[in-house]
Amino acid sequence: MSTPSPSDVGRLVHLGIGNFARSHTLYNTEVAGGWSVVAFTGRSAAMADALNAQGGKYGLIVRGPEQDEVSLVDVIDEVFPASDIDALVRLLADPFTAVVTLTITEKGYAAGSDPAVSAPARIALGLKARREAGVTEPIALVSCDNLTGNGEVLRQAVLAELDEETTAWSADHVDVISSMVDRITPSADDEAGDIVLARTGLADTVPVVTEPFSEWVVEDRFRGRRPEWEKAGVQFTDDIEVHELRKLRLLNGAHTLMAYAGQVAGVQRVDEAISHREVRALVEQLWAEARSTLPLPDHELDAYTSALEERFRNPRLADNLIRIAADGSVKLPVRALPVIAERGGPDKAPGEVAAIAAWTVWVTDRVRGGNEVQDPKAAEIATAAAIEDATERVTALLALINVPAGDPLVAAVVAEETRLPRP
Ligand code: CS2
Repeated sequence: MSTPSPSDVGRLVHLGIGNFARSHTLYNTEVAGGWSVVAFTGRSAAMADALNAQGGKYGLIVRGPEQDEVSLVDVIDEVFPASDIDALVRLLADPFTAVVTLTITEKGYAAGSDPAVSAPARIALGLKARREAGVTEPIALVSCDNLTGNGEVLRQAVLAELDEETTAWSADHVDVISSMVDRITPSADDEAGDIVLARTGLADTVPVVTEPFSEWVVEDRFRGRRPEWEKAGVQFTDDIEVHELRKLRLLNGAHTLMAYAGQVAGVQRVDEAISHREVRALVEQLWAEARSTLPLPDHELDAYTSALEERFRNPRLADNLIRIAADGSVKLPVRALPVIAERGGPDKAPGEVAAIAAWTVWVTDRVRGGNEVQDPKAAEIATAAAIEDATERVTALLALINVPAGDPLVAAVVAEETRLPRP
């Protein structure tokens, strides 16, 4: 079989069409050119109606520190609600479909076996149909979520749902690919629709606001067709892990720390958190710890963290900490715990301990104040946060991120809770 060239056209199916997918994955696919895109919703089924009503088009506002650049993205043919499993199965069984990209968030990979709630289970149904249809060209599944080894995580989640015959077939017909994705994409503000209308003429009910920076590093292992993403500046690599760890531990790690410590200190946005003297000192501390676990030269890490700081300081982006605070129980185990383990324990990673303590304080305050915590374990968090005794409460909360009772991290978090900056 001759290797198809990446410039061949094909169809890309995207799962989880939120703001991030539209500022990053699909925007890059439009710049690559030539490909047709069909998308499925993630959390909000309403996104399907909204986008279909405007012919799949949407406005992209790239918000720099000084000005906006506005463009119209017109790459999506059709959007289906996640619940339309038949449509997904039909599309995956079609030989024109060669790539599936996913932005289903961290929790999407552990959603169980029910195709109604689990994207990997739905993909498994589609792969079975593809085998039964006799399609020979490999299909690539590309994870675009913030997890280390996201391709491997996806592979395991899909394999767990596959029958024996399709598992055997998948070795020759399915590539599961890791990628590091990066573009800070806050929730759009109320004025975004007016800006898109004024600048492009599109009456857009679901505009996207994002930052100028964008990075996508993709494992170079496609046996079938794929979009010519290099035209959009996408990098292909044989060594994805270092890119993933750098981004997760420095960007997302600092984000998580700021999300909780910032709100506990009384601020609401990322630019405010990075300018808050004590929160910023915690970020510096966390960066020093995370950097020591990364196999990269100092000058590269210096350049990366100073660029990050500038991105966080973007005064016009208005990235609300509450956005990043969602799903702490699935983010902390990827962003903070591995650094603590690699450093050799909580006393060697006080910045990461502060991130966890800020989470336990924040969820406790939210629950006790009668506010919702957005998290797949919200019910368990609410029960734990109500416990009176601090050590018992922290023990119960940390159990939700798989830290066993009696682990030294529990005492470290209890002590750190009282030291966090307050208003
Ligand atoms: C954020 C990310 O929601 C979060 O937890 O850390 O959405 C972050 O903005 C992106 O990963 C940036 O690429």
